[in-house]
Amino acid sequence: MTTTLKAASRPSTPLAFFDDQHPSAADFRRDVLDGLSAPQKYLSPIYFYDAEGSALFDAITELPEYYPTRTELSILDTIGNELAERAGSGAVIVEPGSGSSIKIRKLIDALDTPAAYVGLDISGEHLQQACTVLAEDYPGLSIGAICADFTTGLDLDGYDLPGGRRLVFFPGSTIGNFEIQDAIDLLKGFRAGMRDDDAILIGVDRVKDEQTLVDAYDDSQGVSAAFNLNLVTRINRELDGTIDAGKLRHLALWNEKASRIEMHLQAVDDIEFSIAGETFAMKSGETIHTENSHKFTPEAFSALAARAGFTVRTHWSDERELFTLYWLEPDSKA
Ligand code: AVI
Repeated sequence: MTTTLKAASRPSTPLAFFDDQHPSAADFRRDVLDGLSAPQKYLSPIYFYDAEGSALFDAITELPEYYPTRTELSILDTIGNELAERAGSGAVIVEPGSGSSIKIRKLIDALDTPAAYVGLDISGEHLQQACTVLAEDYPGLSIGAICADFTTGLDLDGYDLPGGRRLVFFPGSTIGNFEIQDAIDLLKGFRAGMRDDDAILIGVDRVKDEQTLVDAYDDSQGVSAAFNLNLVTRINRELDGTIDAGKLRHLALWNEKASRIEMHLQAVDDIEFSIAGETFAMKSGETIHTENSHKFTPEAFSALAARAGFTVRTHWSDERELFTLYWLEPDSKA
């Protein structure tokens, strides 16, 4: 479905447009009860990001052990000219996820007079705030915001966007948090909203030695542990839960076969608790699987992109080959 923006829907903000597609909200209660009833208990990582969880994630990105953020930023610092050349002048940057990070500023600063920025996010309030700050800081850039669930696709038809090349920016190795088939479907959804000459700039974490990977998700200051355990605090607070967080420990492990770091919450004792009136039990040693973070060799990521209908035109890594940014172009739709 396409949306034509009417003058009446334009808010009195510096935004060119704010379109609320009213994406259906995730059902926290149902998802938690379902996940904890499964033989291998699991919780979706989307629920990490309440106010406390978002602050903890920001703290993670500053940790000495968590190399992805600063490595990706350092790569962005060195490839500005190449990005400008590839994107051309007057590009339209499309960012699934909000525009609050420093990374989007680096991209805007690198490109040759980009014409517009469009942010998409499921959280309307957060999106509007992030895009408004961006619009205030970049008065020459036309900035629009679409409150939508980008995992169901990128539909840009019907928006009055400038005609330059569209560059979808998906940094942070967020793609790694999806199951492989879901990652392919996500990229296919992006593809469906793109024209043949558009492109994706995507940040992807690489396979490396196990210790470096595990340390990035189990740091010496315990911030990653606090991030993982905050999910328990959230369940107790929002769903009338009685989980004793002291009886669960943070676990980060490298699953070599699946090429991913997994985060779990492991019971240190036999425990029982209730959530929203339902009772659950865990045996000592049993875990709740809370996150996957897939890591890719360039070959594996190129193969994944190909399955979604994209070709890797070029890619850039840091000297230590910790992290890679890929420039993907769609295979012809014909
Ligand atoms: C958001 N995402 C890419 C992070 C990652 O590295 O998978 C989330 C994270 N989980 C623990 N630390 C960071």
